[in-house]
Amino acid sequence: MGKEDVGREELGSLHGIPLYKCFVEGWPQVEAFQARPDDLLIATYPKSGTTWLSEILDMIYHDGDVEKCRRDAIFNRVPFLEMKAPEMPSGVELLEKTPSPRLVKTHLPVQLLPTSFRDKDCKVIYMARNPKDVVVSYYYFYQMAKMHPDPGTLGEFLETFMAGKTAYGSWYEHVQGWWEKKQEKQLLYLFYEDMKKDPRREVEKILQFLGKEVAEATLAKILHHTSFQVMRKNPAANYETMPTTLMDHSLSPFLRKGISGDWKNHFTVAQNERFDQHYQEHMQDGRFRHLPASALAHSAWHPYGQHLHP
Ligand code: A3P
Ligand code: EST
Repeated sequence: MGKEDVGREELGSLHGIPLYKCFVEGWPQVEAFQARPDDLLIATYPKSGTTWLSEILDMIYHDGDVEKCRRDAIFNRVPFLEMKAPEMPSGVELLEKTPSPRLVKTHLPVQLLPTSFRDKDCKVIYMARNPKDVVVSYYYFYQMAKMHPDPGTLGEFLETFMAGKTAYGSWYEHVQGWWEKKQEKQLLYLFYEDMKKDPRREVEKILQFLGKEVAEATLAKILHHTSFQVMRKNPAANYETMPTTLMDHSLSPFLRKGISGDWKNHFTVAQNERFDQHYQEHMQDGRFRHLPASALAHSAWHPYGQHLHP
């Protein structure tokens, strides 16, 4: 084990979901978390645009005031519910100190969401992303966030991902589980690719969902401040203030490329075929039958939509 590997450890398990051991230890506090009715939950599978969506929402909540949105790092402005690490305040501790209305980040699969969010009928915004780009982004994240198990080669990591053995488990079950939640409650389901393609339209969707209106100049400021180029240079948004013992941005920056389709620069033809095959099998699986093709067809990563939106 090289020096750079210090701190890497295998994942633990939470109700069958692979998760950081620290997070598993902190679970009792998360399970007992008291949501407030005006909490807004930002839910994603990791590497799906969580930080982007968080910055957009913090800007909306502060009416486009850039200075207010520089008040602290994104991981403190939008606390990460299930986060727990040595010598850092836990997500629950941060949230208890945060005045309402709070923005709450989680990567939990829907079945593990603390019941309080349901009891208080909190609004939720979910963002999904092409799993091929998720897995590439996650591969770099495993390298730079050094508490992760060694990801191995990309080929090996693809197998880990397809088997649902990356942190937070199966992407396929995650996107589907949250999709089904739309039937029950106020949930806005967004796609990273749509946000890339037409951020104005997507931010307008968010505003409508929140029942908020902003002036045109404010909307323009929000869009500018949350663009990839501006966010990657913003120390309050790009995670560079995380201790380097935890995240090594010289291996890969947290805001790495910020595009759709980077998988094309990484997958071999054979890996792509294998991934498509696995994807099709899982989306045709009985568990996924509730996910209407139309729901995903507009998105560039649905197997049936891919050719419609190159
Ligand atoms: P890449 O690694 O593909 O660049 P999360 O915040 O859920 O961890 O997701 C991180 C991914 O979102 C990274 O993807 C990151 O670059 C991308 N991202 C963050 N901010 C973005 C922005 N403003 N525009 C586009 N992509 C963004
Ligand atoms: C995991 C997902 C995510 O979206 C953000 C972060 C930031 C904090 C990270 C954590 C994570 C992964 C596990 C850690 C943690 C800091 C310490 C811990 O070991 C790297």
